Amino acid sequence: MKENDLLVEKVYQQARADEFIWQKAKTLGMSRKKFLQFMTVGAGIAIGSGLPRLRLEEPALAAGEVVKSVPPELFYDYKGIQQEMRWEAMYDRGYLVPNELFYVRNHTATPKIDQKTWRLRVEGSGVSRPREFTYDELLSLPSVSVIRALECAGNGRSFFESVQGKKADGAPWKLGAIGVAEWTGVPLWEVLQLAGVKRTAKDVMPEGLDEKKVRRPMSLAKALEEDTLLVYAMNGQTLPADHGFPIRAFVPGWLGAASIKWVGRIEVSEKPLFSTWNTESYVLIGSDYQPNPPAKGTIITAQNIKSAFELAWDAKMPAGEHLLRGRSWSAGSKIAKVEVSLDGGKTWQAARLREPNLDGAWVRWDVDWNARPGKYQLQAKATDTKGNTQPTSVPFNAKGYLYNVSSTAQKIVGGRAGKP
Ligand SMILES: Nc1nc2c(c(=O)[nH]1)N[C@H]1C(S)=C(S)[C@@H](COP(=O)(O)O)O[C@H]1N2
Ligand SMILES: [Mo]
Repeated sequence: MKENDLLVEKVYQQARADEFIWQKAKTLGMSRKKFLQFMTVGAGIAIGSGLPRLRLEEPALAAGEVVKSVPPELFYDYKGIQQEMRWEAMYDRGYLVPNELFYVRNHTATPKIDQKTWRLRVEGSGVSRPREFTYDELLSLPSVSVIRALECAGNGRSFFESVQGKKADGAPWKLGAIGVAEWTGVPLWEVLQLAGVKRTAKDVMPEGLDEKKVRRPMSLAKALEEDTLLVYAMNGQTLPADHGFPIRAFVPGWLGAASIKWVGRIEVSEKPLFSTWNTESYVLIGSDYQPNPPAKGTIITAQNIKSAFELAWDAKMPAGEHLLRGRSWSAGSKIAKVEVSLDGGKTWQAARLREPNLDGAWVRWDVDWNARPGKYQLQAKATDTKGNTQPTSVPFNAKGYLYNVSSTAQKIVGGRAGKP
């Protein structure tokens, strides 16, 4: 089967699905312009609704630590509450990560929340009309859908030890603490506007209803971005319990920890806000980083550029012809090129990029490989349209964040003819 042959049903279906995604990605809400006028001239605007609505079903309530089924062929399990997507399970799939395969990162168990009694409270010195929203009220507001990546700041952490010889605290993620989904929700700015956000407001902090009330602030500017959302649907389905039902924040381009799940309260403040999730964790602590009091290190906001092969770690495959596939991503820009090395970094070749290549999501790529028996170290190195590229080393930080060395994607492939 030829990769580009549109007469082949499977290829055609994939191309059509990708085209659909591409169109959808361009339909971001336009009314934000009006809101920005409001922020400068102080005039209120009426909110209209009536966009097509999704039919939402009640998800199953939580029993254990995570609700969804996390079979070992799809996930690596860390202590039951952190579930890493296996990259080999993405081979042959489309652009989006299905909800069933999306990584989970909880600080404690997934909470059970009844959306009938659930409320979102918006309050603090930065709003003039503090108020509550019910689930139905929130869903009746104008909504948008965006296709974006969500990635844990600790994605790649295990390589600080296995590649650079220094062990960092936290779950030993390989590269599967990332996913791309279509997120549907109400722009956060709509909700802030209804609560009478003041022009003097500084920070906005969503807070979770989980046991530790996980919360982390963002600047008002980030909160007002048109694709910063209060999400209620993921890939067209009701937001699953493990991913934040009934409502999660989605803060594109920023570390996953900013996208607070199970949001019950949003504090808007005229003073800078802090929580342990931006003073002690999710900060870069190490001799190469500056403390930033009250934070113990450099506070992480944006994610960086990385690549992964759609292969198992230490994959074994028969010698012969292979189509090696992978994906690369960079927070807030498109990928311009991806180079692959099959010999541990001695020589590099350009990978073919496959549309769609969406800003803030990822691009799929592939290379042909006629593998002779032996052991190989595969590496991938992406460069984005702003010229960012993957480095050859990353200065160590105690909690192991933002590791994105090009050899991150290394695999040892032992190909013996005839033996799998
Ligand atoms: N309330 C709450 N929100 C949270 C977390 C949490 O433990 N509690 N984990 C955060 C972290 S560290 C990440 S990486 C993402 C993971 O989102 P996911 O589980 O939907 O993939 O959620 C973030 N939001
Ligand atoms: Mo995370």
